[in-house]
Amino acid sequence: MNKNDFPKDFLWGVATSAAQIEGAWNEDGKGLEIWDVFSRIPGKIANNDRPDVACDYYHKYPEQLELIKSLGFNCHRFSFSWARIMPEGAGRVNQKGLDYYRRMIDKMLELGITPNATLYHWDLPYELECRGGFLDRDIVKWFGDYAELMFETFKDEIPLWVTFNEPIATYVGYGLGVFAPGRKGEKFGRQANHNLLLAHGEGVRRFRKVFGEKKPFDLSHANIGIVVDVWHHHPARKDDPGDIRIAELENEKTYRSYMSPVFKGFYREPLLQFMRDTGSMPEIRPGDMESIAEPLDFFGLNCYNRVVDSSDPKAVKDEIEHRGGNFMDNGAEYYPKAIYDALANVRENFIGDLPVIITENGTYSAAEDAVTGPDGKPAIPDPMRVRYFEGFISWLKKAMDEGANVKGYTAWSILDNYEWTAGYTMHFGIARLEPDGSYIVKDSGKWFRDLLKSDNT
Ligand code: GCO
Repeated sequence: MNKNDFPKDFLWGVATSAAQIEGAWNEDGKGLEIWDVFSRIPGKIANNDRPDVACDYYHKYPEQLELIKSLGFNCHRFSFSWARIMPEGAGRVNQKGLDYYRRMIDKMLELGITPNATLYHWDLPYELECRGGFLDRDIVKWFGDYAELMFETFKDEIPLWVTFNEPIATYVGYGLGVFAPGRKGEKFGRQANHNLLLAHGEGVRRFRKVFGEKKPFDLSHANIGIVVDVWHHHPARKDDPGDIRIAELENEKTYRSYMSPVFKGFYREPLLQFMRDTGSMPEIRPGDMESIAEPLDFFGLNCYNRVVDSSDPKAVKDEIEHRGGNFMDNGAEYYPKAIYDALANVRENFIGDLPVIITENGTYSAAEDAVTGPDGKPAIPDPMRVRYFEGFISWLKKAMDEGANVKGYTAWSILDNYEWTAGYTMHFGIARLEPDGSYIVKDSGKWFRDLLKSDNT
């Protein structure tokens, strides 16, 4: 398999997000975002790790973009830090923040890398959180104003825009209290999600205001989408009503709770029932569902794995070992068909033939030791990750051969980075930044370099 097995204009990218890589948490006028604050509460994050420096991309972006280029990628998915641009989240604009993104995007374009920009990747300005954050309907206007500023500023440079990355993170932050901002209550989670979806719809309307009416997907102009992660839940015992019930409820509470309102304009009955049963029904005003379901130009699919559910852990183990995939050394199931299934699922149930970009796919390891490679240079063998990418990309190809309308694939991530509550303990990179400032390309990075090399014929 190599890149010639895919369409000529296929986008091959790596994904990152501002809070996970930029560092420079208090430089050049940046305001606080909720992870700056949350990570300072003892016990919330592994080792109490903080995103203060991360990969120092804020300063090192030129060399890190060169690294991306050197591996053969032609696309980079990144996110803007809202608090770097609007330190209070609304009102005042920090010109130094915009200048930084201008320099960074110029560098990308100079290298021939297509920018794929996400407006919101989990890092709400802390000042907005103090005003109620996603629980306040004003988030719709706050986000709309910020989004419009970004569309106007980078009108001519960015062909791919995403409103929100993985809305479920906001549920985890307001419903479960596990992510920033750390509020806990099913009703908070559901209200935050509803308001987020309204803000998404507003973002799309601002986009059309700036760029004009919807056109077919094409990189010669700007396109807008949303990113949802699909981790489809399967019952471990296919004929066990208990297992089926668990898996189905999870599917309703997770990806379907975003895909259905965004692409169909309604919440599905099982979710409404769940919200009624748990007293967590958000305030939904007349016209809300229509304003959430603004037509999009593409869908961003994050796909990492499937999930096997059962009330009996033995049944889960059994399903994975005997009927599904098998376990990787990080304990997760190796099930690369998840990407094929997810594409079929969204196509059939939600998006039809709308273009798709795989916006994230990757896997983690705990510790990885550097060794001396055959060329005498440091190397990091990560055979598990190579096998993972090989498997997922083969199944992606099969889906495309069978008609899936996929325009690009994006691996998570270029470097080991700040993995939210796991701090720096979970490594997703295909390369690593060393304490001395050098970079080691892992075997998985070399695998991509081979897949994408220009003399592949
Ligand atoms: C996501 C997350 C990333 C994570 C990655 C690995 O969009 O899922 O946005 O930020 O780092 O998924 O867990």
